[in-house]
Amino acid sequence: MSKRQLSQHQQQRIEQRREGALHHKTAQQGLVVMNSGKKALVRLKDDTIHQCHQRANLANVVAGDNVMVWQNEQGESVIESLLPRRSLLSRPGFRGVIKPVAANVDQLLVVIAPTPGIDLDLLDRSLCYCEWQALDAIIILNKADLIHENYRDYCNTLAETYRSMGYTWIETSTKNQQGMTDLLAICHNKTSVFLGNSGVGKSSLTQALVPDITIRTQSLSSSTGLGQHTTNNATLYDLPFGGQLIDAAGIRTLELSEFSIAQPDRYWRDFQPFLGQCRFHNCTHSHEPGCAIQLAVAQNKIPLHRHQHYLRLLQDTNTLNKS
Ligand SMILES: Nc1nc2c(ncn2[C@@H]2O[C@H](COP(=O)(O)OP(=O)(O)O)[C@@H](O)[C@H]2O)c(=O)[nH]1
Ligand SMILES: [Mg+2]
Ligand SMILES: [Zn+2]
Repeated sequence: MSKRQLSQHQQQRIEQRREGALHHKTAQQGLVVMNSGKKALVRLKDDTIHQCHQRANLANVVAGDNVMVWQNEQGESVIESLLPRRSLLSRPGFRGVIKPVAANVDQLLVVIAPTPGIDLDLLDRSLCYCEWQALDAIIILNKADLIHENYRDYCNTLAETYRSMGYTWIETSTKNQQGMTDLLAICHNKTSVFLGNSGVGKSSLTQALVPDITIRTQSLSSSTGLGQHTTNNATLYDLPFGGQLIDAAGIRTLELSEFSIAQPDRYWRDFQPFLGQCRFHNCTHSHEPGCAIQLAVAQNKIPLHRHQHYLRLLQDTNTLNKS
């Protein structure tokens, strides 16, 4: 219905409800759905979405942030303060400046797939990042329908390896719905973010979790007037069954090699039983004699690929610190 068709009475009631939603000087709590630089979209408790300015000298808010919003004299909605974050997902930006991307995330859904190929290096780095940031990690082997018979044993061994470290490992397929009930249960009432290489099926899985995502994205981009540009910003979607998904196009592989994680061995779960047993207290587990980690690898107590990926991260970190 267009505005012209609304009766005066109806219009009055709409105005009243608007005023009720945002009282001048009475701050209300809201959830940031998206931040497109100057403006942020904030959803209030009554489910209305408001385009907000940020108070000057307030740190940039990101999708998932809890904020307090009020209305200024000009009738504009203003983010007045940022409530404490329980977690913050960020990525290294220009000149090593860390840029926040999404807040209050509970878990990362790390997606791998037989095509374009299971990237265990990225998986291990993502798991390290999660340990470092105290986020839960869920491993999703997607495109299970494409796992060839000859590949089955290998996939089962991997599942066993990561489950024995305490990680959740599920197999899914957006083609035959395998594992979708598991995925829904994992995402229930949590805030999740997908990670993984291009082509593993993140968009397809997102579509499965938020079936009307295209419509919602369109309505968000029209309400910011920014068009398709908005899809580059992290955006929060409500899951129909409870919980949220933050779609963060810019951090899908997190550029993990650019994080300078001190002593990554602390975040390699399968190393933990052996740490502190090396001959040298500052052992890097790469070349030192009397290394308990290298011994554990030789004795098949730690998978070779886990140690190799650890060494690669260590190398990248060292290169980073020297440059
Ligand atoms: N066979 C199969 N193909 C899939 C599955 N999930 C996604 N795909 C296909 O894989 C391709 C890449 O998927 P997409 O969701 O765009 O991956 P993204 O780059 O991670 O977002 C598309 O052609 C999808 O149709 C699956 O479970 N099984
Ligand atoms: Mg995609
Ligand atoms: Zn060692």
